[in-house]
Amino acid sequence: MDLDTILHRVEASDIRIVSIVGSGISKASGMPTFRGKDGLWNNYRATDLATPYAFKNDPRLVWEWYRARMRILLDAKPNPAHNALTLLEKEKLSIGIITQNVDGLHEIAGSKEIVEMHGRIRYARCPSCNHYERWDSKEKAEKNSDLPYCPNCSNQIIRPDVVWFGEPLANERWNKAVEWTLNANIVLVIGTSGVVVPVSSLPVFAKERNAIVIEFNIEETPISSISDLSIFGPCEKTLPEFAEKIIKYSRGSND
Ligand code: BV8
Repeated sequence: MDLDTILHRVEASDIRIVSIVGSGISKASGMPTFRGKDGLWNNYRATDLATPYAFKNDPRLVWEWYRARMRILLDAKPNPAHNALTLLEKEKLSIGIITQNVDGLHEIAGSKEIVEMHGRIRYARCPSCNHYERWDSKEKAEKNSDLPYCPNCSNQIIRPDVVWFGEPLANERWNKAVEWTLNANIVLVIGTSGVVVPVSSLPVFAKERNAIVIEFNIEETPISSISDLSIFGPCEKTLPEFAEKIIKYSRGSND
Protein backbone atom coordinates (compact mmCIF):
# COMPACT_ATOMS: atom_id res chain seq x y z
CA MET A 1 0.00 0.00 0.00
CA ASP A 2 1.39 3.46 -0.79
CA LEU A 3 1.51 6.43 1.55
CA ASP A 4 -1.29 8.39 -0.14
CA THR A 5 -3.72 5.48 0.15
CA ILE A 6 -2.75 5.01 3.77
CA LEU A 7 -3.08 8.69 4.66
CA HIS A 8 -6.58 8.80 3.22
CA ARG A 9 -7.58 6.28 5.85
CA VAL A 10 -7.49 9.08 8.46
CA GLU A 11 -9.50 12.29 8.46
CA ALA A 12 -7.14 15.11 7.39
CA SER A 13 -8.56 17.18 10.26
CA ASP A 14 -8.05 14.43 12.83
CA ILE A 15 -4.42 13.30 12.61
CA ARG A 16 -3.03 11.99 15.90
CA ILE A 17 0.57 10.82 15.48
CA VAL A 18 2.70 9.06 18.09
CA SER A 19 6.35 8.32 17.28
CA ILE A 20 8.13 5.33 18.84
CA VAL A 21 11.83 5.99 18.41
CA GLY A 22 15.12 4.11 18.72
CA SER A 23 18.81 4.81 18.35
CA GLY A 24 18.66 4.81 14.54
CA ILE A 25 17.22 8.34 14.63
CA SER A 26 20.39 9.63 16.27
CA LYS A 27 22.83 7.83 13.95
CA ALA A 28 23.03 10.87 11.64
CA SER A 29 23.86 12.97 14.72
CA GLY A 30 26.95 10.85 15.22
CA MET A 31 25.55 8.59 17.94
CA PRO A 32 26.36 4.92 17.27
CA THR A 33 23.43 2.48 17.45
CA PHE A 34 23.28 -0.42 19.88
CA ARG A 35 23.24 -3.33 17.54
CA GLY A 36 24.55 -2.05 14.24
CA LYS A 37 27.99 -3.08 13.00
CA ASP A 38 29.34 0.19 14.39
CA GLY A 39 27.65 -0.74 17.67
CA LEU A 40 28.33 1.34 20.71
CA TRP A 41 31.10 -0.69 22.08
CA ASN A 42 32.55 -3.35 19.81
CA ASN A 43 34.38 -5.49 22.32
CA TYR A 44 31.37 -5.58 24.67
CA ARG A 45 27.63 -5.78 24.06
CA ALA A 46 25.34 -3.08 25.47
CA THR A 47 23.38 -5.82 27.17
CA ASP A 48 26.59 -6.78 29.02
CA LEU A 49 27.30 -3.26 30.21
CA ALA A 50 23.90 -1.61 30.63
CA THR A 51 22.93 -3.78 33.61
CA PRO A 52 22.95 -3.37 37.42
CA TYR A 53 25.07 -6.52 37.60
CA ALA A 54 27.80 -5.05 35.35
CA PHE A 55 27.76 -1.87 37.44
CA LYS A 56 28.09 -3.78 40.69
CA ASN A 57 30.72 -6.07 39.23
CA ASP A 58 32.87 -3.49 37.43
CA PRO A 59 31.65 0.11 37.93
CA ARG A 60 34.88 1.47 36.42
CA LEU A 61 34.24 -0.31 33.10
CA VAL A 62 30.61 0.83 33.04
CA TRP A 63 31.58 4.45 33.80
CA GLU A 64 34.29 4.24 31.12
CA TRP A 65 31.57 3.23 28.65
CA TYR A 66 29.23 6.05 29.69
CA ARG A 67 32.01 8.63 29.66
CA ALA A 68 32.98 7.48 26.15
CA ARG A 69 29.36 7.89 25.00
CA MET A 70 29.13 11.30 26.65
CA ARG A 71 32.24 12.50 24.82
CA ILE A 72 30.48 11.66 21.54
CA LEU A 73 27.18 13.13 22.72
CA LEU A 74 28.69 16.49 23.69
CA ASP A 75 29.33 17.16 19.98
CA ALA A 76 26.02 15.72 18.76
CA LYS A 77 23.25 17.93 17.39
CA PRO A 78 19.68 17.08 16.41
CA ASN A 79 19.43 16.04 12.74
CA PRO A 80 16.60 16.56 10.18
CA ALA A 81 14.77 13.51 11.56
CA HIS A 82 14.54 15.02 15.08
CA ASN A 83 13.54 18.35 13.53
CA ALA A 84 10.80 16.68 11.46
CA LEU A 85 9.18 15.37 14.66
CA THR A 86 9.40 18.84 16.24
CA LEU A 87 7.67 20.25 13.14
CA LEU A 88 4.84 17.68 13.39
CA GLU A 89 4.33 18.77 17.00
CA LYS A 90 4.30 22.47 16.01
CA GLU A 91 1.68 21.62 13.35
CA LYS A 92 -0.39 19.96 16.12
CA LEU A 93 -0.29 16.60 14.31
CA SER A 94 1.84 14.86 16.96
CA ILE A 95 0.59 13.69 20.37
CA GLY A 96 4.11 12.85 21.50
CA ILE A 97 7.43 11.06 21.08
CA ILE A 98 8.08 7.79 22.94
CA THR A 99 11.84 7.46 22.81
CA GLN A 100 14.14 4.63 23.88
CA ASN A 101 17.04 7.01 23.41
CA VAL A 102 18.76 8.59 26.38
CA ASP A 103 20.62 11.29 24.41
CA GLY A 104 18.21 14.20 24.97
CA LEU A 105 18.33 15.23 21.30
CA HIS A 106 14.52 15.46 20.90
CA GLU A 107 14.39 18.11 23.65
CA ILE A 108 17.28 20.03 22.10
CA ALA A 109 15.44 19.87 18.75
CA GLY A 110 12.54 21.71 20.46
CA SER A 111 10.05 18.86 20.93
CA LYS A 112 8.01 19.27 24.11
CA GLU A 113 5.85 16.14 24.43
CA ILE A 114 8.48 13.45 25.01
CA VAL A 115 8.60 10.32 27.19
CA GLU A 116 12.18 9.14 27.72
CA MET A 117 11.36 5.49 28.41
CA HIS A 118 14.92 4.47 29.25
CA GLY A 119 15.98 7.60 31.13
CA ARG A 120 18.56 10.30 30.46
CA ILE A 121 22.32 9.83 30.05
CA ARG A 122 22.92 13.57 30.61
CA TYR A 123 22.08 13.13 34.30
CA ALA A 124 23.48 10.98 37.11
CA ARG A 125 21.86 10.06 40.39
CA CYS A 126 22.77 8.50 43.71
CA PRO A 127 21.25 5.04 44.25
CA SER A 128 20.66 5.76 47.94
CA CYS A 129 19.93 9.45 48.49
CA ASN A 130 18.09 11.87 46.24
CA HIS A 131 21.23 13.53 44.88
CA TYR A 132 20.80 14.28 41.17
CA GLU A 133 23.25 16.09 38.90
CA ARG A 134 23.97 16.90 35.26
CA TRP A 135 26.65 14.80 33.70
CA ASP A 136 26.90 16.35 30.22
CA SER A 137 30.02 18.44 30.71
CA LYS A 138 33.52 18.14 29.26
CA GLU A 139 35.22 17.62 32.60
CA LYS A 140 32.79 14.94 33.77
CA ALA A 141 33.01 13.12 30.44
CA GLU A 142 36.78 13.21 30.12
CA LYS A 143 38.70 9.94 30.13
CA ASN A 144 39.46 9.08 33.71
CA SER A 145 39.12 5.96 35.79
CA ASP A 146 37.94 7.72 38.98
CA LEU A 147 34.69 6.46 40.37
CA PRO A 148 32.24 9.34 41.02
CA TYR A 149 31.02 9.08 44.63
CA CYS A 150 27.88 10.87 45.75
CA PRO A 151 28.86 14.38 47.02
CA ASN A 152 25.82 14.28 49.29
CA CYS A 153 25.97 10.99 51.14
CA SER A 154 29.45 10.00 49.87
CA ASN A 155 29.07 6.30 50.47
CA GLN A 156 27.62 5.41 47.08
CA ILE A 157 28.96 5.55 43.56
CA ILE A 158 26.54 7.65 41.53
CA ARG A 159 25.10 6.08 38.37
CA PRO A 160 23.77 7.33 35.02
CA ASP A 161 20.06 8.18 35.24
CA VAL A 162 19.09 5.46 32.75
CA VAL A 163 17.04 2.23 32.90
CA TRP A 164 19.37 -0.76 32.60
CA PHE A 165 18.43 -4.19 31.27
CA GLY A 166 16.67 -6.05 34.05
CA GLU A 167 15.39 -2.82 35.63
CA PRO A 168 11.72 -1.87 35.44
CA LEU A 169 10.58 1.19 33.51
CA ALA A 170 9.03 3.96 35.62
CA ASN A 171 5.27 3.42 35.86
CA GLU A 172 4.38 6.98 34.95
CA ARG A 173 6.48 6.77 31.77
CA TRP A 174 4.99 3.43 30.77
CA ASN A 175 1.41 4.53 31.54
CA LYS A 176 1.83 7.72 29.53
CA ALA A 177 3.35 5.81 26.58
CA VAL A 178 0.45 3.35 26.56
CA GLU A 179 -2.12 6.15 26.84
CA TRP A 180 -0.54 8.05 23.93
CA THR A 181 -0.25 4.88 21.81
CA LEU A 182 -3.89 3.94 22.36
CA ASN A 183 -4.96 7.47 21.48
CA ALA A 184 -2.99 7.63 18.22
CA ASN A 185 -4.40 6.90 14.77
CA ILE A 186 -0.95 6.93 13.15
CA VAL A 187 2.09 5.37 14.88
CA LEU A 188 5.54 6.00 13.42
CA VAL A 189 8.19 3.43 14.42
CA ILE A 190 11.52 5.07 13.72
CA GLY A 191 15.07 3.67 13.82
CA THR A 192 14.49 0.81 16.22
CA SER A 193 15.32 -2.87 15.87
CA GLY A 194 12.13 -3.56 17.81
CA VAL A 195 13.73 -6.12 20.12
CA VAL A 196 13.76 -4.36 23.49
CA VAL A 197 10.80 -5.14 25.71
CA PRO A 198 8.45 -3.60 26.78
CA VAL A 199 8.67 -0.68 24.30
CA SER A 200 8.67 -3.10 21.35
CA SER A 201 5.13 -4.18 22.32
CA LEU A 202 3.67 -0.69 21.81
CA PRO A 203 3.35 -0.93 17.99
CA VAL A 204 1.43 -4.20 18.50
CA PHE A 205 -1.04 -2.39 20.84
CA ALA A 206 -1.47 0.26 18.16
CA LYS A 207 -2.11 -2.32 15.46
CA GLU A 208 -4.70 -4.05 17.63
CA ARG A 209 -6.52 -0.70 17.79
CA ASN A 210 -6.40 -0.35 14.01
CA ALA A 211 -3.98 2.53 14.09
CA ILE A 212 -1.85 2.94 10.99
CA VAL A 213 1.71 1.75 11.70
CA ILE A 214 4.46 3.22 9.51
CA GLU A 215 8.04 2.01 10.01
CA PHE A 216 11.12 4.07 9.13
CA ASN A 217 14.26 1.92 9.00
CA ILE A 218 17.16 1.00 6.75
CA GLU A 219 16.35 -2.71 7.00
CA GLU A 220 13.53 -5.13 7.87
CA THR A 221 12.78 -5.63 11.56
CA PRO A 222 10.20 -7.66 13.53
CA ILE A 223 8.02 -4.52 13.33
CA SER A 224 7.94 -4.72 9.51
CA SER A 225 5.47 -7.60 9.59
CA ILE A 226 2.86 -5.55 11.49
CA SER A 227 3.49 -2.29 9.64
CA ASP A 228 1.01 -0.94 7.09
CA LEU A 229 4.04 0.55 5.35
CA SER A 230 7.80 0.27 5.84
CA ILE A 231 9.70 3.22 4.40
CA PHE A 232 13.24 1.96 3.93
CA GLY A 233 16.07 4.48 3.86
CA PRO A 234 17.88 6.77 6.28
CA CYS A 235 15.20 8.42 8.46
CA GLU A 236 17.11 11.72 8.42
CA LYS A 237 15.95 11.78 4.77
CA THR A 238 12.68 9.82 4.74
CA LEU A 239 11.12 11.38 7.85
CA PRO A 240 11.32 15.03 6.67
CA GLU A 241 9.81 13.91 3.33
CA PHE A 242 6.98 12.15 5.20
CA ALA A 243 6.40 15.18 7.46
CA GLU A 244 6.11 17.48 4.47
CA LYS A 245 3.58 15.13 2.83
CA ILE A 246 1.36 14.69 5.88
CA ILE A 247 1.41 18.42 6.72
CA LYS A 248 0.24 19.16 3.16
CA TYR A 249 -2.47 16.53 3.51
CA SER A 250 -3.63 17.93 6.87
CA ARG A 251 -3.72 21.51 5.53
CA GLY A 252 -5.74 20.38 2.55
CA SER A 253 -8.59 19.99 5.06
CA ASN A 254 -8.55 23.70 5.95
CA ASP A 255 -8.29 25.05 2.39
C1 BV8 B 1 12.20 -4.74 31.83
C2 BV8 B 1 19.26 2.61 28.46
C3 BV8 B 1 11.05 -5.85 33.59
C4 BV8 B 1 20.65 2.30 28.86
C5 BV8 B 1 18.36 0.66 27.35
C6 BV8 B 1 14.68 -12.19 26.79
C7 BV8 B 1 13.67 -12.05 25.85
C8 BV8 B 1 12.87 -10.91 25.79
C9 BV8 B 1 13.05 -9.87 26.71
C10 BV8 B 1 14.05 -10.00 27.63
C11 BV8 B 1 14.87 -11.15 27.69
N1 BV8 B 1 15.74 -10.98 28.68
C12 BV8 B 1 15.51 -9.77 29.27
C13 BV8 B 1 14.48 -9.17 28.64
C14 BV8 B 1 13.91 -7.83 28.96
C15 BV8 B 1 14.84 -6.75 28.44
C16 BV8 B 1 14.99 -6.84 26.94
O1 BV8 B 1 14.10 -6.44 26.20
N2 BV8 B 1 16.13 -7.36 26.49
C17 BV8 B 1 16.37 -7.47 25.06
C18 BV8 B 1 17.85 -7.27 24.77
C19 BV8 B 1 15.86 -8.82 24.58
N3 BV8 B 1 14.22 -5.47 28.78
C20 BV8 B 1 14.46 -4.91 29.97
O2 BV8 B 1 15.23 -5.36 30.78
C21 BV8 B 1 13.66 -3.66 30.27
N4 BV8 B 1 13.09 -3.77 31.58
O3 BV8 B 1 11.78 -5.52 31.01
O4 BV8 B 1 11.85 -4.75 33.16
C22 BV8 B 1 11.07 -5.79 35.08
C23 BV8 B 1 9.87 -5.61 35.75
C24 BV8 B 1 9.87 -5.61 37.14
C25 BV8 B 1 11.07 -5.74 37.85
C26 BV8 B 1 12.29 -5.88 37.14
C27 BV8 B 1 12.29 -5.92 35.75
C28 BV8 B 1 14.58 -2.44 30.29
C29 BV8 B 1 15.08 -2.20 28.89
C30 BV8 B 1 15.86 -0.87 28.87
C31 BV8 B 1 17.31 -1.14 28.62
N5 BV8 B 1 18.01 0.14 28.48
N6 BV8 B 1 18.96 1.85 27.24
C32 BV8 B 1 21.64 2.97 27.95
O5 BV8 B 1 21.28 3.44 26.86
O6 BV8 B 1 22.81 3.06 28.38
S1 BV8 B 1 17.95 -0.20 25.95
C33 BV8 B 1 18.84 0.31 24.61
O7 BV8 B 1 18.32 -0.46 23.53
C34 BV8 B 1 18.65 1.75 24.17
O8 BV8 B 1 17.68 2.46 24.89
C35 BV8 B 1 18.21 1.56 22.73
O9 BV8 B 1 17.51 2.63 22.25
C36 BV8 B 1 17.37 0.38 22.93
C37 BV8 B 1 16.70 -0.31 21.81
O10 BV8 B 1 17.58 -0.47 20.81
P1 BV8 B 1 17.27 0.37 19.48
O11 BV8 B 1 16.97 1.78 19.86
O12 BV8 B 1 16.23 -0.35 18.71
O13 BV8 B 1 18.66 0.36 18.83
P2 BV8 B 1 19.29 -0.78 17.91
O14 BV8 B 1 20.72 -0.49 17.72
O15 BV8 B 1 18.86 -2.11 18.41
O16 BV8 B 1 18.53 -0.57 16.51
C38 BV8 B 1 18.80 0.60 15.75
C39 BV8 B 1 17.86 0.49 14.58
O17 BV8 B 1 17.99 1.66 13.78
C40 BV8 B 1 18.19 -0.70 13.65
O18 BV8 B 1 16.97 -1.33 13.30
C41 BV8 B 1 18.83 -0.03 12.43
O19 BV8 B 1 18.53 -0.74 11.23
C42 BV8 B 1 18.12 1.30 12.43
N7 BV8 B 1 18.86 2.39 11.79
C43 BV8 B 1 20.20 2.63 11.83
N8 BV8 B 1 20.45 3.78 11.16
C44 BV8 B 1 19.26 4.25 10.72
C45 BV8 B 1 18.24 3.38 11.12
N9 BV8 B 1 16.94 3.57 10.83
C46 BV8 B 1 16.63 4.68 10.10
N10 BV8 B 1 17.55 5.58 9.68
C47 BV8 B 1 18.86 5.40 9.97
N11 BV8 B 1 19.77 6.32 9.56
